[in-house]
Amino acid sequence: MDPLYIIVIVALVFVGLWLARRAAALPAGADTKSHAANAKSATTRGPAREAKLAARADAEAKSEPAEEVAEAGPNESRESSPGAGRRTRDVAGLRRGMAKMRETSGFFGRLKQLLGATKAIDPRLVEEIEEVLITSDVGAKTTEQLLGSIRDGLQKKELDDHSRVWAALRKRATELLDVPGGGGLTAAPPPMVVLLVGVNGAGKTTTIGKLATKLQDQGKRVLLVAGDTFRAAAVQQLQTWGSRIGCEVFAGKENADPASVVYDGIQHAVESGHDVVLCDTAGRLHTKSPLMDELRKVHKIAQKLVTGAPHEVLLVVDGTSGQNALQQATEFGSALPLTGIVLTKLDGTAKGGVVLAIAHERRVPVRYVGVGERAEDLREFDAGEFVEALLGNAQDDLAS
Ligand SMILES: Nc1nc2c(ncn2[C@@H]2O[C@H](COP(=O)(O)OP(=O)(O)OP(=O)(O)O)[C@@H](O)[C@H]2O)c(=O)[nH]1
Ligand SMILES: [Mg+2]
Repeated sequence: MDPLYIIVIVALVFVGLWLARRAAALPAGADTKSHAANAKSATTRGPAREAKLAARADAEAKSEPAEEVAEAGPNESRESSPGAGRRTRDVAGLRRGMAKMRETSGFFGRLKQLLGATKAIDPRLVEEIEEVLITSDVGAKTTEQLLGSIRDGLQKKELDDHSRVWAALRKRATELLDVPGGGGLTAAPPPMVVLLVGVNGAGKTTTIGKLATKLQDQGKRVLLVAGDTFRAAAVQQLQTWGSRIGCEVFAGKENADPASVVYDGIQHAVESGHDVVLCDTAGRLHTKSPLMDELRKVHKIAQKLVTGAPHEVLLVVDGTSGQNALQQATEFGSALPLTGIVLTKLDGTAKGGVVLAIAHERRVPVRYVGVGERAEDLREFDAGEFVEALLGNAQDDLAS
């Protein structure tokens, strides 16, 4: 064969091989390039995105309380709510507040002795429980309600051990206390107007100070209105709370008409953008009709400036006043549309059964309980938590 012919063939083979390799290599190279580009964009986008996400999470975390407040409204913490947030259960804290009831001579202490494992479970035991309940301010009607299911259970031979008797008592107590609308304030568009009423010394002004503390902690702008113009010292007491907790107080002139002070106070709140207006009112004996007339007038005028106001009318009742508290709930309830009860001074009583009596016999929801004089000693009421603090739960060794 002609050598030139062979050289041409070899050259053609090489050229063909080169072209084939190039054709195979090009896509591979292009791919690598695009991976590199992607890798670059991934590395630049990755941290940027992470940083962005982190910033967003941070912003969300920061804005969370505000969102909770907006959703929950002023009361929410229904501390489930108005924690204006979220309410955290604190049975141990409530128990500490109600420590007197847990002493040997207190409501719980006496029940615990009776329901000790050594006592026989028979009708005699029910009679003894009845005595504890009656003498702990539960009242005859409510005591009957509490014991009904225990008597039934005994008859049907279902309550054969002490823990079952406790459980039956707890269950019925929770049912009686669980009046719809209990717990913290119900959300309302600002300004939300709240009237606090009650006999003298019940704890209205102190409750206002505590409630304002709670609401301010939830980010609310609160105005305290000194609607108790009956005593000069009442205005001062509210102002002391105001300066202690950093809350604005609206006070009228000395001896001003309480209704006009409340009107002017609400107007001030509307103009200056407060979220919640807490109106203090005068005490005095609930049987005195001038007080009721005055409160009706205050209530009427509180309706004038803001739609739906007053959004809450809370009756403040001294928890140590026993069956008197029931009487107060009746008197005030017939003069004003009460939206709830605040039961104060539960730290000062070994009885405490009046909570059950009011909830059951008056069907007014308990909104808060006071367990001390400090700003933080106001607790949003929750039937389950209250019963657990008072009567324990299934895990407690109640018989020991
Ligand atoms: N231990 C205890 N004391 C309380 C509680 N709530 C209020 N007090 C005290 O009860 C007393 C009367 O409370 P006030 O808030 O002045 O009662 P008020 O209803 O405004 O009384 P008037 O203005 O006279 O009608 C004060 O010494 C308070 O510190 C509570 O939950 N526990
Ligand atoms: Mg007062």
